Amino acid sequence: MTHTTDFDVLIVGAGWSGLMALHRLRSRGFSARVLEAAPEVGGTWYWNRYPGARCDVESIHYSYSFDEELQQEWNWTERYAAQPELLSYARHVADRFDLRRDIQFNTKVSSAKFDDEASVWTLRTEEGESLTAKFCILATGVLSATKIPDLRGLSRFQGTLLNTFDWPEEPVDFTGKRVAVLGTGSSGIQAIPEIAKSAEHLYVLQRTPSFSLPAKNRPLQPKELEQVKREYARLRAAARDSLDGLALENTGKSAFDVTEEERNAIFEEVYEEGAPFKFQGMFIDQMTDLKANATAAEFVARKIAERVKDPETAAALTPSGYPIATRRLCIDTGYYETFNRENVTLVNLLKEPITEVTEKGITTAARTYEVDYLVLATGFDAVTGSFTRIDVRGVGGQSLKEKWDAAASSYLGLAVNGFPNLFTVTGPLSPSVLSNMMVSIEQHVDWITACLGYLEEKGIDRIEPTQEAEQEWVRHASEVADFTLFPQSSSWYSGANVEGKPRQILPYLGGVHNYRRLTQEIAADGYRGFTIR
Ligand code: FAD
Ligand code: N01
Repeated sequence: MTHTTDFDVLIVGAGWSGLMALHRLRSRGFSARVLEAAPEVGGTWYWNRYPGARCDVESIHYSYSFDEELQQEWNWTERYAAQPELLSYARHVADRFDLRRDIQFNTKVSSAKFDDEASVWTLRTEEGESLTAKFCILATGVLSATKIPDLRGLSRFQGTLLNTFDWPEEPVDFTGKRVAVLGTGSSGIQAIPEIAKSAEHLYVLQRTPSFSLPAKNRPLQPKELEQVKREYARLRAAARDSLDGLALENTGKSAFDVTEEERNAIFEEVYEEGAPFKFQGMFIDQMTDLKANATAAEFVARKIAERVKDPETAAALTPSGYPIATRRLCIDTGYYETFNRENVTLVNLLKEPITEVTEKGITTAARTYEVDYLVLATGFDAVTGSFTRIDVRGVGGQSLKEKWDAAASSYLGLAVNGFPNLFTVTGPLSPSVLSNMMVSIEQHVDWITACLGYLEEKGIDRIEPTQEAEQEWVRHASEVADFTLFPQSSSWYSGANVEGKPRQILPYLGGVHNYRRLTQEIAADGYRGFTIR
């Protein structure tokens, strides 16, 4: 018997994933509502308003392709769009497709429970509301569950505590202020040069150095935009059919098929181009062979030494002990040069670990740094965190968090055994963060929409991956990861940045193109690996 629900589908999150899911589902005649914790659309680009925030996939590719008029009418102004422009784009999309009428803002979902008998999902919110739907889509983001470090005394700090993820809406004026930034991943590396411009003094608290390449950001010229728009159909198709959703050129050779001189010339050209993802894939063995990888790492290390005047600071900024790009390769605008400024000090936490935070600042094993502002750029409980922070309960009251306590498991990163009629957009073990996210998000949303359409046409109420299919996918994803160098480093890609989190490479590394073909085949084969009834 079919039970009445408030909506056909409840979607959690109004970032790129939730916005497109709402549009697609509504277009197919489903009733849907989006529940969003923020007061605005945009997800990542609503929250991360810190100075310097911008994308690292070129704007023209980090944008929706699902609507021809949308991609023709929107004019990106910079090669790598800054956060305000990305947020404007999200707002434009919401208005253009009249999405806001089905989005409930300031609504944080605290639990999602499946009634096995009725086949109904009930979502409860922190605001005390309860809503039901036949299907639930978690579009909660892979980098949206912020991670606050467990530093002794943090709550005692009397200055202003800021977090890159949840930056104030009004710009922060650091003029004449002493500031400390904790964290030198992508967020810290983007914020540090901007904060240094106005702060009286900036202390950069670095534990693990990152590899960073110059962004070479620049305004986009109307002529190039026109050309891109003329060629969009071809460019988008190539991106969808590529390893990482970016269709980048590479040499097609091993790093050792060329001489050292030739190799460095190739690295130089791509470095100067400001193309980090191209850089990491220039040679086909760069991410699978340690020696090949080391050639790229050594090249970047030489660049750091050229960019930073003080050799001791340059050495402290130079990563070692992990293969380049197995932690997210960063892109920067003047990051290393920032350390040539008089008002900037690098604090090497490997030499002087933080002992506590006091009312006045940060104390390390060496000294106390008194500051007015402490900026946390300390990252995320990535890929799984936004899902497990909701109390998701499936068949028999099984908790998703508990299921994933030992290791995250899913079928295709789209669905989880024991949790019927639940979908995760760019969930664990899908290409997600190791691809152009826009390409992966569009692919997931279209796959889920087609799946729901299929179920409706066939009069089917329920879909759930089998345990066998899920186990086989987890095994396959791990086997593919083991073929690469990614398991050789500790990073959020593997859950290593969160205490107690199981270690496993969370994105699927088999390639966007292969993954797309496989998921299409599975659908065409009547949703192979799923139980439908
Ligand atoms: P999000 O944008 O994270 O949106 C999820 C939404 O769900 C949020 O609005 C959140 O408030 C909401 N939500 C979560 N939990 C709940 C809940 N319990 N109840 C209600 N609402 C909830 N990727 C790239 O491919 N290229 C880039 O250049 C790039 N740059 C990035 C820069 C930064 C600073 C960060 C943090 C990430 C970047 N990423 C990039 C990854 C980025 O997260 C994705 O590209 C994309 O924006 C994700 O969209 P989404 O809709 O899936 O998730
Ligand atoms: O987070 P991170 P992020 N004591 O996890 C340090 C995307 N993104 O927000 O490595 C001391 O990378 C931590 O040090 P360590 C992108 O995918 C993209 O910067 O644990 N230090 C590290 O230096 C990116 O990868 C852009 O030793 C502590 C930092 O905090 C992802 O989001 C911009 C600590 C966290 O780095 C996450 O980036 C921004 C502690 N207790 C984000 N705890 C673009 O450029 C943490 N750290 C597009």
